[in-house]
Amino acid sequence: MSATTSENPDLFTSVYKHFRRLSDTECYTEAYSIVNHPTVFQQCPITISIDLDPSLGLQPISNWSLYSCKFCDGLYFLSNPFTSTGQRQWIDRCINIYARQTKTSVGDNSNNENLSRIRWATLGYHYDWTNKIYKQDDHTKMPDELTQLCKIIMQVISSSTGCSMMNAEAAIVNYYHMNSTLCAHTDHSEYDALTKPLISLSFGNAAVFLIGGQTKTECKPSPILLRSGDIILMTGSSRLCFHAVPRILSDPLLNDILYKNIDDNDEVCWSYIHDKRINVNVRQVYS
Ligand SMILES: O=C(O)CCC(=O)C(=O)O
Repeated sequence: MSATTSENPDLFTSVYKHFRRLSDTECYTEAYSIVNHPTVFQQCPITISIDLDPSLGLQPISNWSLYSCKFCDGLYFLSNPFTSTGQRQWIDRCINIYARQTKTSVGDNSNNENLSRIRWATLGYHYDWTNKIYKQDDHTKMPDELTQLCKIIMQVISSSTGCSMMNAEAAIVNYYHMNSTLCAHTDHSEYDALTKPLISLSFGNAAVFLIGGQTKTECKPSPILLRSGDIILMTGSSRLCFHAVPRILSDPLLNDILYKNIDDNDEVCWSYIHDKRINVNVRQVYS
């Protein structure tokens, strides 16, 4: 990492702090979205067709839109892959299965009180946060449906862009409260598999996602607006770039998109997600 000096300032942190200070409305205006900032995205045609298992909650692939991001080489944005019902199913899995059966930030994750405090859960190869490594012997089976979802996403992206495929071997599920943040970092612990793409799924409220360069000083990071159901793919050189989440934004569309006309079974999910965001971050660890 290049040192920060007055001649070589930390551009990442100044943009991070800028977004910390903005109102939600200003964040919605400034962060890049296909609607407000169409020129920073370039659409990539999707040509592949795949039979989809209904339990994955996906729209037909002909409804998906894939964009490369002109401000960051190798970064792709996939819009509209999930149905509303599918998003509810993934939120339900994150809350009722992934948060309860795996390693999490709260010790006993079986009760609802701890569930409201949970910040992360790990799946597959469990990430060791202290030593910032994965261990071969600290592993539980990746959930089948998540493995299958990632395989389909990779088939679509790889056929459109030529990027390499990845095997879903580890996931971090991030549970954000409205005031949560994720500081600038790079994901470099997958030492054997740094050339493999990383898949990042967003559910619930919106977020500003900042993506910069491989140092904090070389360029200003760009802000992307992530909403429920959006997918980000970090491939190639973008895989090593600094990124962060300075803001979670209350999404006025969330109730309409996800929870209008729901049955009572979905009440539990709504009471959790209405003031949260969930991110599922999937990586290959070993090559
Ligand atoms: O929440 C997000 O969108 C990003 C999460 C992330 O960068 C990570 O888990 O490393």
